[in-house]
Amino acid sequence: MIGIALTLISLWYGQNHGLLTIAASEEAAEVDGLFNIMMTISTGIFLLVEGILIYCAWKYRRKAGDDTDGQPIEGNVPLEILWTVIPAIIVLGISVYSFDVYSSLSGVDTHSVQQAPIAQTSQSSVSGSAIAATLPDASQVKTANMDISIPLAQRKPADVIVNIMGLQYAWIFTYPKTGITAGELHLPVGKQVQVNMTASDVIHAFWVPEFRLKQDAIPGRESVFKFTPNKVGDYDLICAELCGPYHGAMRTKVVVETIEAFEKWQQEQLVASKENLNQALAINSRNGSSATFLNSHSKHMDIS
Ligand SMILES: [Cu+2]
Repeated sequence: MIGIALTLISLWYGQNHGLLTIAASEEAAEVDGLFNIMMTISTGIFLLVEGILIYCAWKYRRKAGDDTDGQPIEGNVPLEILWTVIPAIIVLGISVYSFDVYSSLSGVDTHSVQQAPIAQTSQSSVSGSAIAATLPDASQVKTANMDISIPLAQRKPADVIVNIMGLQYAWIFTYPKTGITAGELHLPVGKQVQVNMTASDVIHAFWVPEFRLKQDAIPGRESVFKFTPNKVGDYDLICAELCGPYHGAMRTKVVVETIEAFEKWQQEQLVASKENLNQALAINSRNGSSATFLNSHSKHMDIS
């Protein structure tokens, strides 16, 4: 009876703990499934252990007038085997399950992982000189061969590709298809996103709790991952790796929007960058008179 009650309570609580924020990506269900299973098992173990503790404390409490000691017990081999084997099976099971979830999320084919060297595209000059300064002979330093796993998912391209750069203390998003660069991550709902991420100075970490995604951004290395946001809304992107004194301020907004709104945002970004370019050209142009440059501004300022 107690066993059945424990099982039922654990199963119920494992599904109804209410500890997770809303899930806003297709992959979130897998992570939540893993979390719920672990919660179910933990609840069962917690109730069992605490229940036995409380029961024994009450059952074997000191009784009035009884000054004798309890029986001395030295070890119990079957019991010790039991409480070693059961946790071992649980840990093994969770390991296999979580590895399965991890490999399906990262898009990396864990059964045939390929290694390929990539060019170091983002090694900052600061860290380079810092390394050289701390080493006795810089000529002996060999460039490390950076290896990344080629994601299986790279064979079929994602709908949206975003290059993300983490730096102290901001995130920069570049959309290679359109050339847009932004400080906010805009994504169309229901479309698969591929992120190619790196960092320019120290290690940062991309974390959007609602997507159930947390991935390190590492200087000199590209982290590739895919996900599909499936709920329109604004979410916080938080740096999850202590990266300096202003680490706490290193957060920005992720806007998941309808495809129409995303297209509109893209157009606005393109127009804005074109205007910036035009202004820069006007300022730099030696042939253009100051009147030509002022023309565009006078319209805005309502002067003629
Ligand atoms: Cu950071």
